[in-house]
Amino acid sequence: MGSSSDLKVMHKAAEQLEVLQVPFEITIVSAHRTPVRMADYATKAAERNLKVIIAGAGGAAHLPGMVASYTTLPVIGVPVKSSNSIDGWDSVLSILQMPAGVPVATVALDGAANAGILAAQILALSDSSLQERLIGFKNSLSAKVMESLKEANLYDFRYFVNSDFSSGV
Ligand code: RP5
Repeated sequence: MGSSSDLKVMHKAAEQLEVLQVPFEITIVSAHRTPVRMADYATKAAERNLKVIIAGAGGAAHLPGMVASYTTLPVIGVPVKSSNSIDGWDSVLSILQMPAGVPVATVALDGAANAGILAAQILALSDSSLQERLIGFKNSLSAKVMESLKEANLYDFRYFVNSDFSSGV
């Protein structure tokens, strides 16, 4: 991430990776304040056996794109609504609108959790046990929705629909 102030968002990626038992490292690498360190980090990432890079930054968020320009590893960009963001669109567009040839997979504003999950999904292409954990994770998402359906007080509404879609209108 570009600053320690991004940690309030980026910790959500770390939490997902922990849940999925994916080893990761976290550091602060600023495209503007430590450009040489950024180039060094991105250039050496593949030889250090990293597989995916998640880069989060706010405002004029050049970090993900610049990292992607130095490596062939997949880069997932997290636009952060930071103190210097106007409204968050500046961060989103800085990361999203990459020129052809230098892709950055951009998640939602402050969408670090999805960055963690997407990184795990990329790694799972060559890791069947991680694939199994991701299936378990997806199932837990479904289970939560079905549980919320049971708990939600929908029964008084005229068009309440059974969870197995068996009733007609
Ligand atoms: C960006 O500027 C950082 O990624 C951060 O989102 C934002 C503000 O940085 P700080 O001023 O909080 O260090 O480069």
